[in-house]
Amino acid sequence: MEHHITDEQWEHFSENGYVRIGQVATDAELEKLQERMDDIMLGKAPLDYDQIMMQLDREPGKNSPGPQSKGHKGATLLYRKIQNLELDPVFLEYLQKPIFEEVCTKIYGDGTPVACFRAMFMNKPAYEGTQLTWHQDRWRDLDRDPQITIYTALDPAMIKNGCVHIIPKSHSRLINPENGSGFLTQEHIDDIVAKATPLPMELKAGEVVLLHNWMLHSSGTNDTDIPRRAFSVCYMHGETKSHHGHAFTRVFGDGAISVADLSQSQHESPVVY
Ligand SMILES: O=C(O)CCC(=O)C(=O)O
Repeated sequence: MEHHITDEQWEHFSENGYVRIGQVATDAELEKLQERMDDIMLGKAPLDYDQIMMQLDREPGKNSPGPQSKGHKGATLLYRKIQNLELDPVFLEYLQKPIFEEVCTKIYGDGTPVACFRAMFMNKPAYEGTQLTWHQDRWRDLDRDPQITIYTALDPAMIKNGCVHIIPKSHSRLINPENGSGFLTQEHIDDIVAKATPLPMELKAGEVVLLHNWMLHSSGTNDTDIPRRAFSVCYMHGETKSHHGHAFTRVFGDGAISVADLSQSQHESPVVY
């Protein structure tokens, strides 16, 4: 496999909990992902929407996000979060790029099967968006912690349109292991975040950053007319089990799903392992 990430970049990742690896999505790929994302939101993609988790940025008539539940919630670009995108051939093809397999091999070891914990679209719609408070990406439901998330900006990410902020070097320990999904308490925020210097992850569209799952991060709201769309994939050891019996799709190594498998099963149940 061609090598794309340098030893210096890996050292940066180990030391700081993140590393920027540059423009990974080609212009053509970026355009395809952007268009596909908008089509998915507008209900125009040939997808089994009953399998896709779709959350509105605001629940109609309320000042808070809608429920995180499966199914289309209306033709609008005002979605906050969309998950299960490994079931979409365009996003599956992108998340299986060789450079991402190279990252997973480095993290989990050669020959280790890799599954997708989540393939997620996260959006701060123009002049909207929801504050996301400080957390580490870990879930008590799993029998082991995923270690790597690969984050692709689909639009320019800037402070003023709600980019992610990170605290470099915060990935060495779990701060609040009691919380089911890694969120900090206000005391932790006062104690740790207030004393740190958060780094805004300002990115160009198509740029990719590798994030250690335990690195503290948060994101804000969008004060501009430029949406802040992003696609992030959390890759985990393929044998990871959910205490609630959730099934996960293998994306690299033994039992990995292919875009062709997905097309065959497009109108049937998704292929899961
Ligand atoms: O894109 C973002 O704002 C970050 C999303 C995030 O941190 C998460 O859902 O864990």
